[in-house]
Amino acid sequence: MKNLIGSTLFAAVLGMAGAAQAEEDFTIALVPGLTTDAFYITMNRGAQAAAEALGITVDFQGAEEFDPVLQTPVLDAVIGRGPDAILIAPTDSTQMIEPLRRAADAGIPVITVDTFIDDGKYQDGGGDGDFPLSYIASDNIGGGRMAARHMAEEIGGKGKVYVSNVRPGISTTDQREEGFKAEMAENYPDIEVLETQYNENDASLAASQFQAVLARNPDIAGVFGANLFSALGAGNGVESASKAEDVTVIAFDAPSSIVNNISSGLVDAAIAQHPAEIGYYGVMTAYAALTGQSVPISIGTGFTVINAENVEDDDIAKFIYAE
Ligand code: T6T
Repeated sequence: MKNLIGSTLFAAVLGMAGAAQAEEDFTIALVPGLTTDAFYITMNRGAQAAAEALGITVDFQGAEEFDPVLQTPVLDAVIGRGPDAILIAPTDSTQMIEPLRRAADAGIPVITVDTFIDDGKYQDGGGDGDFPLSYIASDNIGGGRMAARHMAEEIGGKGKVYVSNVRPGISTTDQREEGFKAEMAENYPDIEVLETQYNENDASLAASQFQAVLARNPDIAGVFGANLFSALGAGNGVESASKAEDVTVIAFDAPSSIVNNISSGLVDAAIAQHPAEIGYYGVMTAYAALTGQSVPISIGTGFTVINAENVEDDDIAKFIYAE
C-alpha cells in the first residue's frame, strides 16, 4: 500500500514536471557592461550552458562600450521585446536605476550580475533601486583587499603604488579600489597609495597614465589595475617604460592577454573572477524566480589568484577568460 501511494505520488510529480516543462520556454535577456570584453564573453558562456541545461533561450545583447548612455537604448530595445527576465550588468550604479525601473514597471523581473544599482542590497525596502530580485557577483571589496595583500607582499611592504581605475560610479571597480585602500590603510603603514588614475576603460590611456605617474614618481613600486583594461594598460605602460623589473603589476581579471604577461614576468598576479559562474547562476536564479521559487538576494562567486607559481597548472586553464 505504502509503495503504491509512493509510486502514485512519484508519477504525479513527474507528470507535473513534464507539463511544466512544455510551458517554460523562457527567453532571458543578458545585457553585459559591453559586448567585446572577455569577462562578459565568458559570463555569456556560463549563461548559455545554464540555458542549454534548462532548455530555455538566453539572448546576449549589449553596447560596444561600458557607458550608461550607450547601455540605456540597448536596454530600452530589450524591454520593448518583452523578455521573460533581464539579467544585466548596470554600467552606473545611479544612472541605470531609472532605465531599469522601466523594465520592472513593465513587469519584467530584473536581476543584476557583476555590477549593482543603488546600494546593491535589494528587496530590503530601502532606496530607489531596491526592485531587482537578486545580485550575482564577485565580492569586489574582498577582491580589492586580496589585490592589496599580493601587492604588499611583492613590494616588501613599502613604497608608492596607485590604482588604475575606470571611472567613479561603477559598483565593482569602486568597491575594488575601496577594498584595496582599506587593506593598505589598516595593515601596511609604509605603503603610500597615490591618487587614482581614471582611464575610461581605455587601455591606451591607462598605459600613458603610467608613464605620467612614473615621470612624477620615479620610485613608483606598483600599480593595481582594477579591471581588465586598466590592468592591461598598466602592464603595457610598464613594459614600454622598461620597468617590469622594478614595478609590480597586480591585475584584476584574467584574459589570456594578461595571463600571458604573468609567464613573461610583466604581471605579478592576476585575480581571476569566475564570470562563467556569474552567468550560470544568474540564469538559474532567473529561472527559479520565473517558476515561482524564492531566490537568494545575493550570490557571491569566488576568485582564483594566478601567479608565476601556478600559471602553468592544468587546473588553472579553466579560469582564464574566453575571448
Ligand atoms: O572587471 C570586469 C567587471 O567585473 C567590471 O564590472 C567591468 O570590467 C570588467 O568587465 C573587465 O573589463
